[in-house]
Amino acid sequence: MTVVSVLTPPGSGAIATVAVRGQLAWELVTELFRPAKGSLPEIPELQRVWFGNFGSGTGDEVILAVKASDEMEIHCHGGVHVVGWIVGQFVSAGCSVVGGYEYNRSGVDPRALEPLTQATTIRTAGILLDQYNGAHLRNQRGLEQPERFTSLGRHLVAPWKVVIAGPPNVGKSSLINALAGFQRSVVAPIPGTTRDVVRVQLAFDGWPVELSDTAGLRTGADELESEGIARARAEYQRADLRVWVVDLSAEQPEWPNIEPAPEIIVGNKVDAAHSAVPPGKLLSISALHGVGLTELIAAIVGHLVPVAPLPGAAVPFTAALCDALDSAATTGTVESAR
Ligand SMILES: Nc1nc2c(ncn2[C@@H]2O[C@H](COP(=O)(O)OP(=O)(O)OP(=O)(O)O)[C@@H](O)[C@H]2O)c(=O)[nH]1
Ligand SMILES: [Mg+2]
Repeated sequence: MTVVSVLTPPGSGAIATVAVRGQLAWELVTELFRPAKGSLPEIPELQRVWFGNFGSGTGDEVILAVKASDEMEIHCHGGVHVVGWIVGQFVSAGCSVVGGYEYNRSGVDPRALEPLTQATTIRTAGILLDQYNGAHLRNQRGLEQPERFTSLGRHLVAPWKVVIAGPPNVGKSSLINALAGFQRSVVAPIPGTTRDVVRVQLAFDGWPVELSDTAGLRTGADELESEGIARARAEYQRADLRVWVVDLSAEQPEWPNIEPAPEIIVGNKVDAAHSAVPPGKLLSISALHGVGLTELIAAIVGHLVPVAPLPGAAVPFTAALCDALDSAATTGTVESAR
């Protein structure tokens, strides 16, 4: 849905602001706005501002500002008729009108409604409800630094992808089952049991996570197992967080030799450890006996959400808002992206 809102108070003023938001926002703007010089790019350039004319014929002289890839503002003369005419042009092009000033004044941000309906945990729904009630909107001057939460903002609805990887038979599937609390994956003492990627959706500490169990990585496997290993490698590459499992009951635990390096290494089968647990940054667990799982979950959460927002904090809650803040952080223009 693409919507148009008047952000300035009703009545005549020197200047008015009309916002258009949604998937077709840029397409409609490029149809209705002509820059004074040159032409508009195919893809909106974040934080750019153009001077030009709105509507066909001579139209009204306006300024176009790109706030996010799906959010633009038209700054126009503030007469009631001009504003009504600009809103009417967007409506004729298929937009619905949603209250802008009224919404802003009452503190409600309607953009958060759709993600709120898709939240899978109470914790993420709470954050989205705060944004619906205006937390992000009220923070126009960015005092709360919402750019700290762009990774979180991208995972309020879509889960973080966490992959469990390692050599065959180290207990990856046993670990997935122990974390899930049910037998999601087949466990067997034969190396090479898991072939396909097996995924399970969970919540750790209220954060949505999709765990993937993968085929044990080794060389010299037969054709079928090699296909599973190729899938495991692909899953490993696209994960948000990588957990590598080593077998402490083995004479020579196999340490990761893979790029990117895993963020977390766990030593499984601590109950049957061959010798003293090797020193270093290793979390000792037993998937079979449920030892060390709380610590592992805490480590995973610590990587995914190093700092959780306080209740009522401004959190960017759409991909477009997160993209704008991230790209502003790289170009050093965060102030204007908020
Ligand atoms: N003693 C002990 N055995 C374990 C533990 N975790 C798993 N095992 C055993 O190790 C064997 C292999 O377990 P899996 O979970 O199938 O291992 P995997 O890494 O998924 O193996 P592949 O799918 O073949 O790569 C099974 O016999 C498990 O019962 C543990 O914490 N302690
Ligand atoms: Mg397995």
